[in-house]
Amino acid sequence: MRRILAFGTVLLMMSPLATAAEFVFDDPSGDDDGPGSYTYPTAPEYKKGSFDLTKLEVKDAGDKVEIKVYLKNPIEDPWKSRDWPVKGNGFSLQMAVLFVDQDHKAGAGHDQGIPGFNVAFPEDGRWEKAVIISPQGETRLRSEINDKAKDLKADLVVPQKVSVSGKKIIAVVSKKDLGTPAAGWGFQLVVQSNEGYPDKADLLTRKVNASAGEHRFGGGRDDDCDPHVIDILAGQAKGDKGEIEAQHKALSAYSCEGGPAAWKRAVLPMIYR
Ligand SMILES: [Ca+2]
Ligand SMILES: [Ca+2]
Ligand SMILES: [Ca+2]
Repeated sequence: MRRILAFGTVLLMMSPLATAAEFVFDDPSGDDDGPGSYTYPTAPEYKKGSFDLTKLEVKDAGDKVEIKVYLKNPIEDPWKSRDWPVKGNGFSLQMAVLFVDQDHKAGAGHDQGIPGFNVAFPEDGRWEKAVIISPQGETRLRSEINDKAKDLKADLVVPQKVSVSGKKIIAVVSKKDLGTPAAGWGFQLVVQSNEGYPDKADLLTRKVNASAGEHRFGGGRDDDCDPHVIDILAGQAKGDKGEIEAQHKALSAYSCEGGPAAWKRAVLPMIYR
């Protein structure tokens, strides 16, 4: 018995899995309502829970990093993404963006979200890299980035592969593009809906209006002052119910005084591990 245990211990020590970093974040369910007021588009494909984040895993996998985004519902492909002009990734509705703060230094990194999110980041939690996980095929995603986010292009990471399994979306990115996840990095995972026919300045993000429409979220505003994000990580990202309130508070703290140049964006928290 002792010999078997010893042998097992050696195997464990030799296995790269034993040392590879893995970062796990939980999110409570029932908070797929942005600041607390957002409602889903009315078309039947947007089933309740489709944008409800429950967990995020970021795992070191050799020369790659594996990102798993767990949602409340099994992920469906009602609009047959495999048949799109640029073949899609096997799902239709969701979009997720992982923002990463690699240095936790005041003033270092980007302080705004991607175009269409209408969010900002804390002064000491600005992001160095953002991974865009979309059902759109790679050439479509890259052309959106070129058209709408040229200034961010060097720091927007397009996954090598995106796939779906049950309730999770799995993105594989190269460490050459993202770096090697390390203790002290900050993370924020934003869930939105992929809009195949986005507004001219929006990077595949679906709009939130005052009233929901067939393909528009409701419960926000008709201008672009409100944050266009549905679920985010908040608090300690342990899945506590109190994180619902923390999310609602963060996403409600924006100001629409004056013209667009004077608007103050909702600030998304960064979660450090
Ligand atoms: Ca959630
Ligand atoms: Ca930073
Ligand atoms: Ca949340």
